[in-house]
Amino acid sequence: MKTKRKNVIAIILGGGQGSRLSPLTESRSKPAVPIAGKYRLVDIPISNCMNSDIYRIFVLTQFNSASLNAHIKNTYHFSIFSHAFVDILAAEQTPDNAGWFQGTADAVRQCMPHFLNHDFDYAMILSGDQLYQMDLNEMIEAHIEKQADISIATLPVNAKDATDFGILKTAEDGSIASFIEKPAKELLPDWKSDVSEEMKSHGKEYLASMGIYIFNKQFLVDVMSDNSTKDFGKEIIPQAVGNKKIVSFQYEGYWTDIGNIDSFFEANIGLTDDVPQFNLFDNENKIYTRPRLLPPTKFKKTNIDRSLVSDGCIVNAKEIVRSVIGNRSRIGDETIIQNSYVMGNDFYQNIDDMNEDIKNNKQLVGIGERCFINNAIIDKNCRIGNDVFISGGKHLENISNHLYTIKEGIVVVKKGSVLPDGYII
Ligand code: ADQ
Ligand code: ADP
Repeated sequence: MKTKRKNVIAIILGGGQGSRLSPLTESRSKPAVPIAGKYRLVDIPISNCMNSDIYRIFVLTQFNSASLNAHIKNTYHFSIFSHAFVDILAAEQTPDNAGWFQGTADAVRQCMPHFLNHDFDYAMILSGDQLYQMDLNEMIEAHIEKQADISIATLPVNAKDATDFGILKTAEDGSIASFIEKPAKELLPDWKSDVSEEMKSHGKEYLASMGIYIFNKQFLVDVMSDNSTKDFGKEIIPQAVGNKKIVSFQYEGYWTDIGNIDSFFEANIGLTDDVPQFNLFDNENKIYTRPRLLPPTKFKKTNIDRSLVSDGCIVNAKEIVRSVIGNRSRIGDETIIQNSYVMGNDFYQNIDDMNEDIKNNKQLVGIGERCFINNAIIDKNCRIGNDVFISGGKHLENISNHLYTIKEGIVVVKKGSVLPDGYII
């Protein structure tokens, strides 16, 4: 049973320069990157907050793209009788500050005046690029019960992953005794923890910070008054260990970082598994997004296997396998799509526009006829001609040009790219 809502604000770290998710972040801010066909990255932490009864939410971003603004404005509007809001705070130049956010803590510091306009006892700091469903309310309850200054959500990981995270060790009462940000491989043997037998059997013997923190208001105010610290993982947390009561809130459910192309791709394709680890089909924990009033998707002669197809698509493809197809996608006759994420389109072309484009030998918005697409992400509003062949895989080298980028064998066709008929990647 859920308890009464506590006095909490949520601060979602919406991303630094976003270079790890490039080219998806070339023309939009990271929170606005489309995920799972019909959502945006920012919908995941916002939904976790709303499902945990946290309704006062700030999204911190380096730049305020039009698509992020439109998405938040059109999705999260609440009754005038409630105190709920989702506000975007973009890095801004002020007389005191000429630049961008210098790191996660600096982002929070620069926005402190906005937070302090609100009454709150606890600040819940969340990362904007993680896929998980967690009852944050349980973490808040534990934070209050243990009278902590900071709580950190933690999760057991294996040695291979441990070097990418903040790793910690706890004392018997669950308080954090030591912390190291992204330890070198050689240091790992000293950082093993006592984890459950189940986690041990998976080799997950290191307790990693999930980058999800609860701060008491006064402690946050104090720590933010020191201008020299820029980052939570590198500075604030290690400096607080030993001086403040920092408590670990251990989580063992599904959680994955989606901050780079490889993990973002795997997380999306993973949604097509028989029983996906991230559950979109949950009565209780809904993932919220913008209701778009799109028509049902229409198919002609298409074989579909293990795929998610979003709303308002016109699909004449021959085959779609293990793929995620986004809103308003148009896919031509005889085309085969495998292991790919097609983000879809922002608009439909009407018949006159299409005829005009055909007359001018211009490719139509969407994916043409007789194409083969494998191991690819097709960003929005691309015009992919007929007989285009895209086959990603580890055999391909990392490259980037004005039409596409290849990272770790995944071909990412950039937003709005035009690939002529017969184009081969
Ligand atoms: P990282 O994920 O490497 O480690 P970081 O790059 O600082 O840390 O990103 C944390 C979150 O903040 C991400 O969502 C990122 O997009 C966002 N962010 C980064 N810079 C930002 C900025 N300038 N403005 C706004 N948002 C920004 C952190 C912790 C580790 C922990 C992992 C778990 O430091 O200890 O293990 O998260 O993923
Ligand atoms: P989504 O529906 O996936 O959330 P966006 O909100 O980013 O996508 O954009 C969708 C909106 O784009 C449509 O509702 C529409 O108003 C707008 N749009 C309409 N015509 C065009 C066009 N020619 N190019 C780009 N965007 C358009």
